[in-house]
Amino acid sequence: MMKKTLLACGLAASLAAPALAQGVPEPLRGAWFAGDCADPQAMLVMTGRAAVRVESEAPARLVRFRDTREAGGWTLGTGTGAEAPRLLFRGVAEGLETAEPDPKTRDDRLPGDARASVWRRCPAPPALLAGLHGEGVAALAAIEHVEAACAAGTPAACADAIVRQGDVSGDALLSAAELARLTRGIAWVVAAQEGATQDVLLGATAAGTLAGVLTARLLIESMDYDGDGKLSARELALDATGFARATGTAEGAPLRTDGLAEGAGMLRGLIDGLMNR
Ligand SMILES: [Ca+2]
Repeated sequence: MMKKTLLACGLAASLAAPALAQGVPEPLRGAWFAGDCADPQAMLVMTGRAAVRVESEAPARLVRFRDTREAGGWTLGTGTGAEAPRLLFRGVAEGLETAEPDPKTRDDRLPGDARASVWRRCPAPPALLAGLHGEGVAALAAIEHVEAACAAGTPAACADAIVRQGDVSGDALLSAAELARLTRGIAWVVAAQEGATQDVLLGATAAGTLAGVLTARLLIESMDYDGDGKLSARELALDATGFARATGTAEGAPLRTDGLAEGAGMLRGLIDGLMNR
């Protein structure tokens, strides 16, 4: 549990990195697949500032880029964290080509002897993969939008962005279901960042389902000042540390479970990292 919370804080800390001006070129963003579209071996999703690869047997790989730049005809993305993982990518006739250089290869010698993989577009993401990972990928993209808004703006603008990204129904308010969905998505992102296998990813999302429902109820009970059962941007921004206090309440509340603490910890780490800087 502690580990998950620390990871969530790490995730929040990585969100505090300055926004990239360029990021992943627009045409290269979205879902890419290896192998047959009907039954792909792996999926690679490129967002504005991250790449995440999932496949059935191997551990997931999520790299959030703190820097992207041109390198010998490729875009070189350098990830956050002590290891600063690097990913090379470029558009080719067949689709997207990627290569993970050996950590020992100097930037000015790239791509070196890195083995390249080629990824293709599929007309529609296979239903199974979309069902397994859709919510997590959406959360990853939402985090990037929120981070950009929170880095540039006031706490009110930051709260607005959180609500806008979490709001599925379009009423500019966060309902319990929408907060629960955010928690599940963040659980997936944290697990992917940890290199979880698909089974563990799904387990994390499933655990996040229960935690998400309880976390959502708790957050609403703590922060729904007008009592309409939903959270507005104004309620979120009323006190930027509201999420932290909500979690403190969780520690002693009868609703508390391990899953709840985990879910609340993730949301707290994320929101604190975004709003209190
Ligand atoms: Ca409200």
